[in-house]
Amino acid sequence: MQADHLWTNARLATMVGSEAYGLVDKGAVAAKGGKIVWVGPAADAPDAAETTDCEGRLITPGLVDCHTHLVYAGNRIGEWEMRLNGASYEEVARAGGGIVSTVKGVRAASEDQLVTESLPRLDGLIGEGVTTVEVKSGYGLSAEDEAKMLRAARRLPGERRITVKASFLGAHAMPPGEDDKDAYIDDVCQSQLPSVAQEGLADAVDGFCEGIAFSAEQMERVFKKAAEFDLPVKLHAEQLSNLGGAAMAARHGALSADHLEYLDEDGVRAMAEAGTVAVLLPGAFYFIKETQAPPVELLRKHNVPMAVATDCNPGSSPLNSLLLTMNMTCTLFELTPEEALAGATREGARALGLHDEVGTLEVGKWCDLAIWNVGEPAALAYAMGFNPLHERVWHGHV
Ligand code: DI6
Ligand code: FE
Repeated sequence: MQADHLWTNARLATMVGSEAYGLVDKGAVAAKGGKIVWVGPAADAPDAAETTDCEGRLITPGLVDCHTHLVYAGNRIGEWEMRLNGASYEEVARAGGGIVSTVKGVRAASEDQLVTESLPRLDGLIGEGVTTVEVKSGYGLSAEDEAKMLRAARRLPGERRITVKASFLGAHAMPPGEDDKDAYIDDVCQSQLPSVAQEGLADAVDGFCEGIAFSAEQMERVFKKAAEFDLPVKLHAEQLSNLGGAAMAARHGALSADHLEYLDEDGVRAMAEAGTVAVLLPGAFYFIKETQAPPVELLRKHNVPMAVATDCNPGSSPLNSLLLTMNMTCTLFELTPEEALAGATREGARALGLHDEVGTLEVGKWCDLAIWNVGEPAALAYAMGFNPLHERVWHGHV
């Protein structure tokens, strides 16, 4: 077999097998047609049309950021500054702050503008070796504006070499000026979800299950509608309180339940039984100064896979670095550096239903690689604000 490209003389963190990080020293990866066709000791590598000498650098799977809200317009810098200057929540709201201001910004923006404003955030992630990203809607809150956000997300792979998964998050918040939550959930189920599903704009359906958003019963109605369109579900659950959202999501076979600071052991068990991934989002925990960390020890005890993501959004997590996120999951949630890297690769892929396609260095998966100017895999979660990326490969393209 002649491969298209061989990356050789590298240290591989394959993220599979019994070795820590699935390490292969003096290793090589070969690609053909964009897929990995060979992984192993460099001495046994196949011939290739092109060869790159990695000079001992570390190769990991391309990073996967499995929970972002990176498509939006405007920003919330002003309200953040107001709050730090002592303004109360009411004063911020009266000045037009909060999630409503992002909804207004998104409704006023064109699809082109949404793409243009989102690309610098996407480029920030790409610059750190991210090759797969999930993007949610949820700032449109009407059939038309949710579809506009998702169309913008769908256009991103035309602008950059990256895999994008889009999630419909109509059940994120109440639209400005409305207060009947059940009536709004009717609109999500009868108008928004069917129209985005019929246009093929969503790969999954998400929601925000919280006292300040929607109840588990309301979210369950949305999930039943998602099942009619064969769309997988996921949920923002147990972020600020325990409403049993994660267990409800698990009963609907959710890909993931995300945040989870207030998750209890029953919820953990339900997730374990359903194979639902726990997505940890330390950016929001940090930025809104939460004090209760997610139950990592219970998640480990029940073998619930843990993913790690930025939650990149203008309100609760203006975080544009998956490497810093990995560091934060170690310092704030006490993940090991190996769990943090697995969370940003293998388990992030699992949270998107892409575990057969990306997230590890294995034959048959897409050749998505991050090549780093470090030798120790733990170095990736160790440093803060330091980016050791040497090169990024998406589907075999450097
Ligand atoms: N959880 C959050 O923390 C954010 N959304 C969500 O579902 C808040 C998003 C925002 O304030 O813009
Ligand atoms: Fe979120």
